[in-house]
Amino acid sequence: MRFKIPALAVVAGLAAALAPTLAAAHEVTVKGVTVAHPWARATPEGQKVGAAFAEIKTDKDTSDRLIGVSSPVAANGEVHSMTMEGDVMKMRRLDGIDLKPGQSVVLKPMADHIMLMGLKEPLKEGDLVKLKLTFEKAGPIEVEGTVEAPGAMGPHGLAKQPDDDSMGSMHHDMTHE
Ligand SMILES: [Cu+2]
Repeated sequence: MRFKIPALAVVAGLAAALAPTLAAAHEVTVKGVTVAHPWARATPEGQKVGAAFAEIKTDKDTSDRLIGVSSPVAANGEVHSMTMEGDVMKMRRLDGIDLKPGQSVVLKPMADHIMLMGLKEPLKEGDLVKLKLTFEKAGPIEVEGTVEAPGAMGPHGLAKQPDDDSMGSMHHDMTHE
């Protein structure tokens, strides 16, 4: 009984990973900048803000800067940092995120993330949400993220963002303390 829900989550994750059209839509590269595995958390009726996540990678000859985020489902998008001050979680708006060559920056729960402000409708689990990440050099990159359960920690039923163990993201988190 205890293993029923995790097992289902794994099956859902495999099904998503095996769907080729989904996989293609979930990783977009423009001018050496890749946005991979975008997703958002479902929101309850009436909640006006939602959180979205993705991995941003640069190839070894590309540096860039994330300067904006938007979505048709929200009035505006912001990039936030999240830090612990004592036992209080603090979110702060970031002007942008610098991307060094060959870096992986993972936007994920409890760390830097995308905040969708002024949601026009609730984000429903199982839906797709359009996200536009705008970069200084690469310009806009549009992706479709999956909407996962409200407390999800990763896309497609995974317990974390894929590739979330890179030195790049650790370094990045530390620079925003
Ligand atoms: Cu936030």
